[in-house]
Amino acid sequence: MEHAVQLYSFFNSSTSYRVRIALALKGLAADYRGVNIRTGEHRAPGYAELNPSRVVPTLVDGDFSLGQSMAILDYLDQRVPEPRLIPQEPRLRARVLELANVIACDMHPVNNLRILKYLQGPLGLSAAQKDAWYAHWAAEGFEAVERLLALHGSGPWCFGDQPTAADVCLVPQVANALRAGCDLAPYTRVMAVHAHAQQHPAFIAARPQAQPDHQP
Ligand SMILES: N[C@@H](CCC(=O)N[C@@H](CS)C(=O)NCC(=O)O)C(=O)O
Repeated sequence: MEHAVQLYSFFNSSTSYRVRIALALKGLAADYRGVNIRTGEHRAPGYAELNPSRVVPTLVDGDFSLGQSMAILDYLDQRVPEPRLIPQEPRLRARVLELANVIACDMHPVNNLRILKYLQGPLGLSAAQKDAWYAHWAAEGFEAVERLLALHGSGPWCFGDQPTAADVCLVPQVANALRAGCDLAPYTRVMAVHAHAQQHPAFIAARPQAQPDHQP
């Protein structure tokens, strides 16, 4: 890309974290625009023109703005093909998307902030009930990811010796679950990939604590 893109992101947002890893892997500079989803900045007038779903992340590339982290990963692969996040070889591509979709489609949506707020607000669940919900769906998801890695994975990344969209999704989801106090020790393959990623410069640069809007 010939110019810097803008990334609308929240430091603790796992979907933003996916895109931050992708940008760093591809060596792309991004102007960081913090959007505080805890205080509702994503619902402020104007933001919906950039991101109709009123969520983070949003990537802005010149006059083109794009929401949905998985669409952003695909766009970045099309614009800057190497290193590829979504491989071209059909079966590897399918495996990477299979694992990434467990996280992006099955895990993340049910434990997203607005869902948890709705459980505790309109539905009147207690904090303990909300935490039980979170732990239940995190366990269901990580069990699936662990089984996928056992059947088809090959380290040190999810699928071989290069990070892909599978790792880009897995690492932020682990960070979310650890922050929520989930016990991830049973998922040894998941945690081995996570530990490996902690040594990689792109994954280090993308961590929540390295972002300009980070709050303790
Ligand atoms: N499927 C969307 C989900 C985006 C999303 O929900 N982002 C969360 C942060 S991880 C958010 O902005 N949540 C705001 C809210 O729940 O109100 C994507 O992958 O980009």
